[in-house]
Amino acid sequence: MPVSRRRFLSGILTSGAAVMVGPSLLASKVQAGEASGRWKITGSHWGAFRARVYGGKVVEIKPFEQDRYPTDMLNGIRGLIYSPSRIRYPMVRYDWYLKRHKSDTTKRGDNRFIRVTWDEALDLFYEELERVQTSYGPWALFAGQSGWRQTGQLHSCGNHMQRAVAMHGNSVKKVGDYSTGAGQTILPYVLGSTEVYAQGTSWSKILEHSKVVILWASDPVKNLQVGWNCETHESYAYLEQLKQKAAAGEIRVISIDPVRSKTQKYLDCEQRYVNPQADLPLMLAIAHTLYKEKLYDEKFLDTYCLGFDRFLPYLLGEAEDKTEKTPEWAASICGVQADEIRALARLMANNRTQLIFGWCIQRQQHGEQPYWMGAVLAAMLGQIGLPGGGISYAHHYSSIGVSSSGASGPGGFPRNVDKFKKPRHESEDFKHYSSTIPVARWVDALLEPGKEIEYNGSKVTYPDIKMLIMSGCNPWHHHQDKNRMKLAFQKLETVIAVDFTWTASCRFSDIVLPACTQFERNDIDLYGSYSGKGVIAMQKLVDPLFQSKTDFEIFTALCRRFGRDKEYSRKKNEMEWLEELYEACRESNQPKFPMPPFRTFWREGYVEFGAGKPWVRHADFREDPEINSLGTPSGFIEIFSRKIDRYGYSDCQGHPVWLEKSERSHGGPGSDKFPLWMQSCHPDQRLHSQLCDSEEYRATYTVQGREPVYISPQDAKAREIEDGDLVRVYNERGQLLAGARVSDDYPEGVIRIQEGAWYGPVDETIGALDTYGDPNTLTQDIGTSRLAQAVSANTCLVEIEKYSGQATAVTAFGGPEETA
Ligand SMILES: Nc1nc2c(c(=O)[nH]1)N[C@H]1C(S)=C(S)[C@@H](COP(=O)(O)OP(=O)(O)OC[C@H]3O[C@@H](n4cnc5c(=O)[nH]c(N)nc54)[C@H](O)[C@@H]3O)O[C@H]1N2
Ligand SMILES: Nc1nc2c(c(=O)[nH]1)N[C@H]1C(S)=C(S)[C@@H](COP(=O)(O)OP(=O)(O)OC[C@H]3O[C@@H](n4cnc5c(=O)[nH]c(N)nc54)[C@H](O)[C@@H]3O)O[C@H]1N2
Ligand SMILES: [Mo]
Repeated sequence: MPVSRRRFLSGILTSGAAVMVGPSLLASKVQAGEASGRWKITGSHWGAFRARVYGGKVVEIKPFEQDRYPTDMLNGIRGLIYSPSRIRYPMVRYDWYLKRHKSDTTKRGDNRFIRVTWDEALDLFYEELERVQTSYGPWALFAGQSGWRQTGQLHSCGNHMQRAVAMHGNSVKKVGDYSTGAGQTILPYVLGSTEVYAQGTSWSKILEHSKVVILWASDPVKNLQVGWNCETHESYAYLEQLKQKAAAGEIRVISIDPVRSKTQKYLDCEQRYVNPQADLPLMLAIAHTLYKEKLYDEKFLDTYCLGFDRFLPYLLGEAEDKTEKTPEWAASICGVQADEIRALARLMANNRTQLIFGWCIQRQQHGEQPYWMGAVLAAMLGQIGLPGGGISYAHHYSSIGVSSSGASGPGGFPRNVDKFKKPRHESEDFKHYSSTIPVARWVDALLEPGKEIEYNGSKVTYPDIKMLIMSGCNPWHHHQDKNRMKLAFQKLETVIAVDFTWTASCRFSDIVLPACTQFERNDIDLYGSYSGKGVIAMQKLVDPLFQSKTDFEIFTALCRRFGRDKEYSRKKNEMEWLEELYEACRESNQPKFPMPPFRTFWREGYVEFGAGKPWVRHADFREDPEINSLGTPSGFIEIFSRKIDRYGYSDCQGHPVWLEKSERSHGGPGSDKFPLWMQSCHPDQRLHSQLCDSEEYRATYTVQGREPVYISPQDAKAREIEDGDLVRVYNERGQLLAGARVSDDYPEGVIRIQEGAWYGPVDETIGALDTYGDPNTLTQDIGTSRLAQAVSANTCLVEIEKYSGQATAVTAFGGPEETA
């Protein structure tokens, strides 16, 4: 029996495998000469591009001509396809293979896998589904995780997994997401929609009308590099104009951020430093100034809002806490001087001001509050619904703010069981458990099944999950507090992962199935998630590598095991599906947006719908708040929410309030012991964990082969750390190795490790040192509040020291190897 005994040696293997796959391809780029091979077109989160394929390999990539601002991350694509971390064949954790669901789960993550055939792997998968549905019930199965599956409407892998599992039986579902969990829960109460996923005021309107643009915890230049559908990068044209207008003194742009962001540096605009997690005091003090200096729009509050009178006593110190939210009060918490706060308030009130918020700020404890208070500020300024005024919560995301063409994009592979069909196991009996849980609380559920929690006005009872299936997501990157997660995983009987690369999620699984990448299948996608600029063909570049298969094939084969494969695929193959999805899209766009027949489209690779009309968010509401009422309970902007007030939550009350965090730097709780705030922002050169396994590309930013940790010169000096040093970052939850990058973009007390760095513990034990630098080794796993129960990753304090121990090899990459 071929057993992988190559336990934590991937540091060594990685270079070995790189010799096998990487450089030989690079060589072929050189040898192939300029013009050999065939150019194909495809789309991705990173944008559309053309790829030259020669000798069955992708040898060159160039951005799509329409993309005027391509991302540097395209340089990582070939390394993603030909990564030494690719999963080559189906594999099963050795101990699980021997003992099945009675395996020693403390050994999960020990990197001992054996290779099995596809048939055997899928039989095991199916047997486990059967066992869990018959010996427990739908409450014992969780297949609800979702994530940044690669693009393409047909092969959208989460849908494939969901549909196949749903055809077999029911299971626990999730609500919310990691991106905007707090924001998307609070804002419907306040502004009547999630806002975060809604189209925003067009950039052209902002450029034309705004005199002040406030980027509040928003880094669009970094974050617009990727999009949910194939990204167009159209927003960058507007950012370029914003830069020009800022330089010409026509628009004053201010970035309110503890860190000098990529955007701030690109725009060369002002930075307003604020202490991390202390935006609420700053906002309250701005509101206080607006009120005291009569700079607020009373008429707007009367006509469009409810509950300012309930909020006012809190602002003025007449509420229970007896604290007036003066700039002087705020200054000591937020680190912005009182006169500067007043100046900021005056500037906002005396000019057409567009507030633009990012999402990081709501990925912290009480993350609901800054979003609610942002809306209150915007309401007091009275510019909501005016061009270039009001508030936006998403101009850093997927080219929101580029007008929508109005055309419809292609539909996708169905996620659910077909109408009038039932799953093989029909039971909908979840015992006394909830069938849906807030997504960021699933590890809590593993640890405390049966526990009742409050969530958004209701109660949730954690189910007793025994089996977990992951596809198109990487929970061993995206979830907080790795050591706690390790403990929780010991409770699972069976874990199944479908991926194309050996993520930590795969390593902590029992059955690992190799999917192929998006570049190894044919698909179509909308070009421009919100702009709907066109439809792009995703032509298969190369055949699936090793034994990998499309998710479509994998789950069709799984369904065959219970006689539902034909129903699953609707007896259509890949190209038949694509033609159908495209033709349905073409039909629905007639006659306004003419599209050629499928064959022509596929050959040409792209069809364009053209640009949409500029638009102003909430303009209709402003025009007539009765007819165009908001989706809030009252139809108005709710500064005070009766509904939330009735929930009686101390951590999310009837109006926005300042609540101290469980961990906060700059004199806040816990900072005496762990003085540094760690922000785990979204990576500049990755999409979460995607591309981290792209060897040569990773080497462009790593420090001594580790993930960089950005640190201020002051903090580095105080710890005798120099740029390029190997450091240990730690707190009571965990420890990791990283490479120091000393940068004056960071103020004292603030460090950054970008999320998505692959987890590579020295071994499977709890507390083990992470050898590469996954920030979620250190983050806190608590809900934002009882309202949203969302992720609070950015409420996290750490300490850092120069690493004096032996430089342990990086174990994160390469995956287990078969030794036989
Ligand atoms: N500390 C901290 N943690 C965070 C965040 C943070 O800011 N700080 N951000 C959070 C946010 S906003 C998000 S959105 C999440 C992101 O979390 P995820 O979406 O889980 O992260 P990805 O790395 O994109 O994981 C996608 C996985 O799907 C796999 N995959 C891609 N395409 C396919 C496919 O076609 N088939 C199959 N089978 N697999 C595929 C990829 O290889 C990869 O392993 O992380 C969250 N976690
Ligand atoms: N390149 C790239 N782009 C991406 C992604 C990616 O992985 N890579 N992921 C995409 C996804 S899924 C998402 S959810 C979005 C995430 O979008 P966001 O969550 O908005 O992005 P972040 O980069 O985490 O943080 C943005 C800024 O917030 C600041 N910030 C953090 N905490 C505070 C605070 O307490 N106060 C203030 N004032 N500022 C603060 C940070 O310093 C940073 O400059 O990005 C999307 N875009
Ligand atoms: Mo996200």
